[in-house]
Amino acid sequence: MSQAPYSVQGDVAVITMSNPPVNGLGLELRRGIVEGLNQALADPAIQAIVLTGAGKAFSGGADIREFNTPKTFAEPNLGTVIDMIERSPKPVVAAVHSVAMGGGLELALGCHFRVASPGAQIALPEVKLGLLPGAGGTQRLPRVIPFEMALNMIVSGQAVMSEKFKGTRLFQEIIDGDLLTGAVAFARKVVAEKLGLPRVRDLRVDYPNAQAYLQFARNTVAAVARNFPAPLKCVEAVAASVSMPFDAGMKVEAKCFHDLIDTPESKALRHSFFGERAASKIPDVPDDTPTRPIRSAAVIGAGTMGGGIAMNFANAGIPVKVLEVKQEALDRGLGVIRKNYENSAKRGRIKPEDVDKRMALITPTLSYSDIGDADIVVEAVFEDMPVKEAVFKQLDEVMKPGAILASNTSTLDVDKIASFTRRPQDVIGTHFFSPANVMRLLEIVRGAKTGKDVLATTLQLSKKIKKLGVVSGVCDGFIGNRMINQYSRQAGFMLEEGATPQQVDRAIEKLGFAMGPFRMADLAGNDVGWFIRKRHYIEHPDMISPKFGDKICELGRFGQKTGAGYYKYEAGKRDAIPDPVVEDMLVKYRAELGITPRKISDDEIVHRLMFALVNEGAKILEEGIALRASDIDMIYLTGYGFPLHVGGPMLYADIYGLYNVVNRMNGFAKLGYGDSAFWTPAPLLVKLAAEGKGFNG
Ligand code: T1G
Repeated sequence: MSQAPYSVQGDVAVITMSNPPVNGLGLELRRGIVEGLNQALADPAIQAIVLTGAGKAFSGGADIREFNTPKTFAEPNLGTVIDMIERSPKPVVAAVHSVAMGGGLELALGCHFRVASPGAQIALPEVKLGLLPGAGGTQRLPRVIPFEMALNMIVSGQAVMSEKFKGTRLFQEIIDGDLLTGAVAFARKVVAEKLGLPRVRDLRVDYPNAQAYLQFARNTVAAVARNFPAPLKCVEAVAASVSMPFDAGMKVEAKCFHDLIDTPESKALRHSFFGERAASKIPDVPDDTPTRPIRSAAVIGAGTMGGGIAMNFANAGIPVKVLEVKQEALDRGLGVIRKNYENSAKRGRIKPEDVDKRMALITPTLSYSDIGDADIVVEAVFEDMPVKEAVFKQLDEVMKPGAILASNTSTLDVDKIASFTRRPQDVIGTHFFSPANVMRLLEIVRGAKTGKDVLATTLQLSKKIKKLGVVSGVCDGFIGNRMINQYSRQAGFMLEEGATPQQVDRAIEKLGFAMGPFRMADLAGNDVGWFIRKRHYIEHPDMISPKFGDKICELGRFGQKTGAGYYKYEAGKRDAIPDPVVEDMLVKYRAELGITPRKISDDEIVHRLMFALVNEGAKILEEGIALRASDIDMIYLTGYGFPLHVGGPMLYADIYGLYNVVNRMNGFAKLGYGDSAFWTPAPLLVKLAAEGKGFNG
């Protein structure tokens, strides 16, 4: 069955791209279009051709899943299809609705005419995948719309609504009625009025003094696109549309495209694109699993986390009650929320009137009896099991049947929390990341008894509050914090072996991390980690752990909030200043431990930190705590400041090569300090390395 069914309306042939979900221009669809073209050209009764798309898109572009496979350039490749359309002796009209993106828009640009429904998203978003339009978009788009607009669209990848192009040579008509009917009528008009076979490639870019603007564009893009090579390549390819004949410009575009498709940055961005979409796919919870309506919410705790969580509901228009035990805590919490909204309004992120609108959706209360009718309640109290127990017993008493009882716990056993209630099927973990009203990640912890409808509802809710919901099983620290615990242990060991906090931080920040482990600890509060470590020491008395962090805490050096931690801080400032006090402490501490400090290379620092994440991530995968490697990567990209251009720890290991990862880990084990046993590679890692595979297939 062709992916481009052919039909005829009188003397007009209609080719309908049909490759759900978005008519990705994979090899089969490209073949179907060529077959349809050949059929129309061979039929003397056909005077014109309309190319349109079935379903929710004209076309979302090339089929990204084909990239880095032989199908990408297999004939008929997209350039070939576009050339065939452009050389057609019968006029071809593109009828665009909903979405024409990337190769989809390039296909339309190869047609002689284009008509569109209003409200269609028009874009060349390849730059968001670390690429650039590779089928003529950088040469044709500047020929049909104003040059600066074309350049901005290609460098930003942003979509523009079709009606904005009314009156340009991009769309000859915007059709309000039935698109296909309008397109067929337009095709007949082309023939009747002998409008010929205009080709975009024959137009010239109309932009005097382009070089000055291009130089400005180069400088601006270079300043912003630091770790990403694609935006500057976009500028270079578009520059060729002004300075060169069309075919020469196409050669420049093709070279730029080939330069980019194998870059780690593009692989990372494509990995993130699919990873984000894969995260909501739960094998035993199909898309049509019934969900519970969430029309109101409640949050227990008006502290930093509780207040941020409440803002998420208000931002989504969901009324939310915030419960505290003391009035002053409640007043303080609501005051912080209002301040956050006022700051957002000052920065233009929300309208001034939204401050009061959103505050009106947040109702403070001191009484559990006020929250019983909420559809979901999120507990955000102190990270201590006895406290959680008291709260969940209370919630079990007051919440209406069918309410979802969620805990914002960041490490504790959700199954144990569920056992404090008579409704474990309604209990789930919703681990928000601080600041909860900013960080995109929502780690959704599925308990052994969590109902499928509760999980489906929580995933749906995560989208509604603009979070990326990633599902974790129950274990200490779930996915993100269990891995970061190993990352932090390695950082701690390296201090004891001879590194300084600033050296460790600088090394991993050079890779692109927003913050290294010690700046992060000082920001989050060293007492937070200390509290968890003390629990670990009790629960795992044999575990070998670095203890310098405890020494820091014993001095009350909790980080920014106390003016000193691993670094020192000037009053009211957040700049981490290396502290000679800490360096002296380290010298003494190493001597106490009988350690002769050694120089540790940045390369060792980066790879001990990264492979600590990878080894624990591999264990999390084989235990089934995480459903897939890309879920782990998405957690690190959206919750831990992991650099997007690297794509996540598991992708980093794949690109590094799992055989090489195992080899490096064996070397780390031989260093002979700290927890050498930790460097025993996880069985899954050993298996994949032996098979020459990666975590992500
Ligand atoms: N290729 C393959 N699969 C795609 C796809 C694509 N281009 N676009 C979407 N999908 C899948 C997606 O993974 C998901 O799959 C399903 O379709 C629905 O997507 C040569 C080189 C089009 C605006 O960058 O921006 O052309 O999870 O959930 O919210 O110059 O998808 O269901 O299995 O996002 O309605 C350039 C990327 C490609 C557009 C629709 N094009 N797509 O949004 O649905 S490179 C893009 C989007 C290229 C040429 C170059 C959006 C959308 P699953 P969805 P949506």
